[in-house]
Amino acid sequence: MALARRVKPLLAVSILVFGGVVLFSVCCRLQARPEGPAQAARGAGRRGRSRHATEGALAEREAVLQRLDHLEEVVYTQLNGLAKPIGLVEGPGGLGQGGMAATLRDNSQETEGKFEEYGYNAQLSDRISLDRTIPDYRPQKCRQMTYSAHLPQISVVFIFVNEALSVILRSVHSVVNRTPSRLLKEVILVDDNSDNVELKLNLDQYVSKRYPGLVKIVRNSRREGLIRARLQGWKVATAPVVGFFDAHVEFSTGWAEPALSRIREDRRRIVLPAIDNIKYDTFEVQQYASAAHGYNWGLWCMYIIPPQDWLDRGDEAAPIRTPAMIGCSFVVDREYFGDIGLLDPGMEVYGGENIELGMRVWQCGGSMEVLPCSRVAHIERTKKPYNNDIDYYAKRNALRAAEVWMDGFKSHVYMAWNIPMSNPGVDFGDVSERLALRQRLKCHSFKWYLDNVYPEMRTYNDTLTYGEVRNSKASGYCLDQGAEDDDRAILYPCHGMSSQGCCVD
Ligand SMILES: [Mn+2]
Repeated sequence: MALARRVKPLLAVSILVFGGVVLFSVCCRLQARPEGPAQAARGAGRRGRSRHATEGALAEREAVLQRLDHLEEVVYTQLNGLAKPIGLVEGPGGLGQGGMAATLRDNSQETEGKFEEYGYNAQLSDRISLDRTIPDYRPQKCRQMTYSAHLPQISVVFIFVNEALSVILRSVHSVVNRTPSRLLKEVILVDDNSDNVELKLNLDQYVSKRYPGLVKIVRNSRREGLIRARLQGWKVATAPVVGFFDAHVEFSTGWAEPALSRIREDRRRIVLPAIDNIKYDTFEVQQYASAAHGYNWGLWCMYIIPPQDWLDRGDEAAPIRTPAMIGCSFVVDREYFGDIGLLDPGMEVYGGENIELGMRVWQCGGSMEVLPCSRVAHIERTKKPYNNDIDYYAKRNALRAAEVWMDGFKSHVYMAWNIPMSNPGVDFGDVSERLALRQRLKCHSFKWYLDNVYPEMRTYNDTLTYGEVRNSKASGYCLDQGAEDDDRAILYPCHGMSSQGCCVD
């Protein structure tokens, strides 16, 4: 093995030298000819364009060019073909170039199975180059912007559990390809205890050969959930700025500079690269409209219209103030993130942490914004790879955020989940440390936050009561919403879901 490893580079170098010599001699010969046939050297399709050249000379040139093509392929496989042995594509080939929609000709049962497993077409992903380009959806003005030569470096953290290898590697290739190397200190992959074997040895070997010294892999020995997985990444990061991303993203040209620049100006800003969409079935990259990230009282996040002052300003490239974040893409000063209490490590599995960070950073003197000049495309998966009941954990985590940050407005969260405030039947754990953090940081009230950062949120001031309305004669039946196209309420077996929640103002 060791010998083979030494022989490979030697072989590659000698082929390169040989290729260079051939290329040099071909160039010299072409330049020596008076009738400008340099175009003829550019490809087989150009045959016959140079009318003055003789048939024989053309054929000879053709043969040399074909040999050169072949040599190029050999050299490419030797130097860059690390993806090939694991069945993937890198470099300029493959499907879906330029972010175009792609399809597989042979839709097999395996394709369906992988779709089910990952929530996207993983088989198709394997055929799309790890280095494919994607469209530049930045507003025009962003392309003329210039940035300080003294931007801080960034550590990019990707978290994953049971993700397709090609999708993870495309995230890595993409960030390396689109970030100036002087700014990218390292890439950190946090494996939240995946079951998938190809994410062990294959991933290790690939990144250590392809990006020696640049990519670190952290493996959790038990499943921690995406919240604590991100914290694992933060712990090993060494650059002054850290970016956190899902491991199913592709970066757009120039994404890093605006983000790093905004943080350099003010370290208390948490910046969110704007999100575009990678379609889960065709991997087409689609532009999303400019948006802020908001949420409802259940603390489920959603895209919302940017604030009125941003719309009035009419500058598409300007940062968009946002009350919270979707969570799949955010960049923060490493030390500042520690100072304000990271993400709540008492939150489990999934959900709520993204809203809580938004409330906390604003209430405690910082800010959060979406940057239209910094763009990342992201696959919205049709399913998440957590076996657990996501709804339960989202509810539990929402109650933690409500208890710590929302003062009197926490009743809105209980109401949204249709659970009583005393004895809610949900163990949200110990929040005393988070309450102490709020004290220590001397943070604003939730009312201040609503007034200044999220005025669009509708509040309910005079709620007398909320819950289910049961039929006293048949107590298993509750008042429920009727058919969607009908305004009439119906009686339906009680199920405790939101359609049966109602309140009396
Ligand atoms: Mn995601």
